[in-house]
Amino acid sequence: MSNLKVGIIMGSQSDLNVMSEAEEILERLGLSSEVSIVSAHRTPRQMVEYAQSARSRGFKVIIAGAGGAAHLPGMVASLTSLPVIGVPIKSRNSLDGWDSVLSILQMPAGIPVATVALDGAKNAGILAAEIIGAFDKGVTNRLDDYKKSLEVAVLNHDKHLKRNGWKGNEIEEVE
Ligand code: RP5
Repeated sequence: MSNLKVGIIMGSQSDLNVMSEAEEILERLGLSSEVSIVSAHRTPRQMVEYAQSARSRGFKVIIAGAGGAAHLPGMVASLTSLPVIGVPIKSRNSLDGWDSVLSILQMPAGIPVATVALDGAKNAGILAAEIIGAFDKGVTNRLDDYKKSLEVAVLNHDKHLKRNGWKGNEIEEVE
């Protein structure tokens, strides 16, 4: 596997069950990542240090997830010119997740955060791979294979449905 490419950070250990999906899909796409807990509110000094050293540590993209008053992605984006992908998380202190979505999405001009869906860590991993893939043919090929596998799965589900009908059939999740 290639050297460290993606930094995955989250505000709390309680975000891990969502954010682990980013690490899993990156691994499947042949990209290495490092997972860390860094909080904008509880460890602000470590957050600054992390963001300012990320480029020299070899990261190409940062994925940052947080719930509630989710300042981590935006603050990290303000401290580095690496692309930052934000994952809003429906945490125990969330108002249905909207607080986190809006905190991460509505960034002021000049400091973008590429915001994925609520709990959308898997898409954050895929988007990070696509950014890296723009300069790496091997990663692009693996992304193409992955998307092909999604197509094949849906076509198989459709074939299965036509053959067996929908009643009493388990619906398999696509990927
Ligand atoms: C945010 O507050 C974290 O990202 C987490 O989603 C949320 C709740 O944190 P805990 O109280 O579970 O540590 O900063």
